[in-house]
Amino acid sequence: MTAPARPGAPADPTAPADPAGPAPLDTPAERYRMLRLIRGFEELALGLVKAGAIPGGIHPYIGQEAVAVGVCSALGPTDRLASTHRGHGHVLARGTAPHRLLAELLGRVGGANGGRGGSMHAADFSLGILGANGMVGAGAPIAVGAAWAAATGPGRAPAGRIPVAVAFFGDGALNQGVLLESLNLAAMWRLPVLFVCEDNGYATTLPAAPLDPATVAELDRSVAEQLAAAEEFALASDHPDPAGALDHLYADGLRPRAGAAS
Ligand SMILES: Cc1ncc(C[n+]2csc(CCOP(=O)(O)OP(=O)(O)O)c2C)c(N)n1
Ligand SMILES: [Mg+2]
Repeated sequence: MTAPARPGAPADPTAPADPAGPAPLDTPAERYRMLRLIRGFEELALGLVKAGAIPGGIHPYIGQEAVAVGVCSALGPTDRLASTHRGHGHVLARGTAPHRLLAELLGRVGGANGGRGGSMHAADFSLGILGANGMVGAGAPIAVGAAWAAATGPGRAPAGRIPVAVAFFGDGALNQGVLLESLNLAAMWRLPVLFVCEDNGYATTLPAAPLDPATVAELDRSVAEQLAAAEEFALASDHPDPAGALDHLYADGLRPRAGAAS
């Protein structure tokens, strides 16, 4: 059963809306323009998060722009990519119009996915963008599946001309079994998958570098204090309110600090 279309929503949110195709990234000027576009987009989006206009949050791609631009500049028109939770740069560098991605973040019907996907599920099949992904490491099996289908499915391309599938993932995904299985399958089946590890030294907020015991103790203490404050807030009322406690926790404790929408 298909969900009823919202008024004004495109019949198929994945239908082509960018007939121009992949973003031109052939010249240094085009690549630089894309770098600046991604940076500007993220700065705008962060402002909209702070203003409360974007439901939920976003994971900005600031500082990693060159990875998406470099990889996408090497792709052909039929190649595909599977993105991550930090996917705006991949989506823009591949050619989704910025206003369509922004509308998606804002939950608008004019968004790349009719406003239903938001930041972490932005997809644009017309450009081979198989989707951002909230599950760490989960883009890898999608990319492997796409390459496998291209290599073995109906209408497959001749050997040597099979479209490439890119699997972007972060260093925080390196212990995910699904990523390791994907590497294994791609190697066993000799699939044209490009695995791109964006090693930013963090699993979002947790440094990859080994933590010394004093830092671990400090982190534990800070979380314990925040939880105690939330518990006190919840129990202070005559009507204990777990949802209120959560709000309190996020308002005063765990919510990312200004400017750092994790
Ligand atoms: C399967 C799974 N486990 C845990 C999480 C929670 N989580 C969200 S982001 C993140 C770390 C991601 O680190 P990395 O892949 O390096 O990306 P970065 O945020 O550093 O760009 C984790 C563990 C998740 N989303 N999915
Ligand atoms: Mg990381």
